[in-house]
Amino acid sequence: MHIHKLEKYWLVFGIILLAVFLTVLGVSAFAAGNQPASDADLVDPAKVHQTAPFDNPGLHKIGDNEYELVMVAQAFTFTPGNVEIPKGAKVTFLVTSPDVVHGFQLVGTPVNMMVVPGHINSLTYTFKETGEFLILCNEYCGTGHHMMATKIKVVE
Ligand SMILES: [Cu+2]
Repeated sequence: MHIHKLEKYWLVFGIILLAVFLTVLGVSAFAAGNQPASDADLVDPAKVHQTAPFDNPGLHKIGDNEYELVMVAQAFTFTPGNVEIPKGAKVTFLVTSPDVVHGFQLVGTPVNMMVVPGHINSLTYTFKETGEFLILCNEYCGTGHHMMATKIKVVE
């Protein structure tokens, strides 16, 4: 079978690219430990309000300017709302839902997750600037979805 010279070049180029891609992926996964977000943390949606940490929602200090913000997203509200956070704080959001799928988007930041009932959905973000941040539900969750929002105030 005759293969044109240029086709051979493209074939070799493609194989080299594939090898580079798989090497980068392998090193990233096995040597650097990069893995997809884990959904291993589960909570019974029927018992959210009785199960720690969701039995005590709010901002909890866990270290030097390090906090955990425990939140329940429920039709059509975030509990607690209007949270104040000190500037420079590293905050880990722990969010769950006792009813349906909600969204948790901190507008203007990379914090954007789906709040799946039965799962403890978490993300960490450091607030470097003061100001007001809007939290929106961006998954349609019912008739009051458009009202489902709250704010985070980052203060000095
Ligand atoms: Cu919604």
